[in-house]
Amino acid sequence: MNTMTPPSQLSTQEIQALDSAHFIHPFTDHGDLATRGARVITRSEGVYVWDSEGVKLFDAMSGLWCVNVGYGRKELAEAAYQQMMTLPFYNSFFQTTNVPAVKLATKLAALAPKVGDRSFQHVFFSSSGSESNDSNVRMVRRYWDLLGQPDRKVIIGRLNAYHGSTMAGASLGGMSAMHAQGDLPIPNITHIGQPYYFDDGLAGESADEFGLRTAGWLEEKILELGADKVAAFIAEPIQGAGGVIIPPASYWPEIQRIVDKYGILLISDEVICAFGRLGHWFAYEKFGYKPDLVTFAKAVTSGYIPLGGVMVGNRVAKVLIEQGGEFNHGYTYSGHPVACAVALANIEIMETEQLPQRVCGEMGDYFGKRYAELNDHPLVGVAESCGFVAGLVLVKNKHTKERFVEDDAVGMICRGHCFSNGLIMRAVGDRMIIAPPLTLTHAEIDELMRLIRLCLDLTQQELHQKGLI
Ligand code: PXG
Repeated sequence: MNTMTPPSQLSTQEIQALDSAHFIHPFTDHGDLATRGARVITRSEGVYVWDSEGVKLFDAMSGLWCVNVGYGRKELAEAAYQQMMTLPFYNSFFQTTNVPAVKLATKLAALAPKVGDRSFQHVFFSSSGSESNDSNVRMVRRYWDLLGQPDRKVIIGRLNAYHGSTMAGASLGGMSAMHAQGDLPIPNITHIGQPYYFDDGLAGESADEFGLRTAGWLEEKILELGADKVAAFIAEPIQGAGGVIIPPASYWPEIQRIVDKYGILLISDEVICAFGRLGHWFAYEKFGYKPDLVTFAKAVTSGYIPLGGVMVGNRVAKVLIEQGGEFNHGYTYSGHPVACAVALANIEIMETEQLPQRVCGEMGDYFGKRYAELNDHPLVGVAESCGFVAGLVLVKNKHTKERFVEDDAVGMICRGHCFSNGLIMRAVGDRMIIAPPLTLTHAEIDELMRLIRLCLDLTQQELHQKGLI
């Protein structure tokens, strides 16, 4: 059946054949993809996308943690159109600027809350999260050079963190499969463990004790390296691509104590967590820590057009600007007028519809309450959410916490049932994760939970048939 003829007039099979012949996808085994053919996504509206066969899917991943205002927003298309007709592009290298970039930087500075002695008056723009983290490495090292401490080069990240896929981004991240390809990490980047309580909490250890212990790994690492060698610590407020790992409440305050004690810079990578996802414009506000640099991308435009950047806190900005002279770094598209115009329109929607407030208010409570009900499912080890991001771990035995082995591919089995039943939910190993648009209504939350439960039931049946449970 081909009810939805793609606009290109090509059949699904023809698109798949051309896709296979010419398009190298990110993070994809192309031999495997060629045997099945890629799913062709052709259109979208609200929280739904449709494929070229007319199948409707509830997109509980917001594209890829991006589409916070939902699909089909004419205001964003209009903003792009108007800006393209006025000034589609001009660079900001040679003492020139453009109005949308100035307005957006001003707006972001106003939205970023001041915490303690940290405020954010400056923004550096890029086109992605990866580029922004490359910029962070450059800025952090430049900062310490300017302060006469050039030996402070090491940036500490965390295992299983994701900070992008460029050389620096992949190095800052702690994905072993990425490090295994391409001689990574690059020099002077090292990692500590992640605060994954379900996995690593000791018998009898409370979540808060675990949070303190795992934050303590940062101090151990600093002492091992020598504090005068450490430039910065980088972390996601909640690890996203790593499987939605939500740290215990004690974790971030202890991290803050440690970075303060040794004077090292703190980089909060909020590519996933900013712009309302956790109920705040920026996630450091939620956890109450004081970053020096904040990485953003994705939902700054709700993914309608690429844009990323770094909120540069006063501590770093003062040194770079007042003592730095020329900083030999920047991108053609830093402050792209069309991307910035779309971001402004996107933020206006979020403000008008009070999306961050919704997430930290009644709607977030409802989502959290309904999601927590999944904890009664026999396959679920623990289901946890924070704002509009949520994860659950699939287990063989709920009571003993016995896990599936990698070869069981339990996440892939569950993801398969999700796709077959009109739900996009991501699998990360044995964890299933979602990050839906922030516009969800009560009815859509109910529908989402019904679909998740259905897919868990079907997964359970299949695992049973295969003798895996
Ligand atoms: N930092 C974080 C925290 C991210 O989640 C990046 C940086 C890199 O952003 P760009 O725009 O360069 O992709 C990300 C991106 C997944 C998945 O599988 C997550 C991301 C990207 C691709 C896949 O969940 N996050």
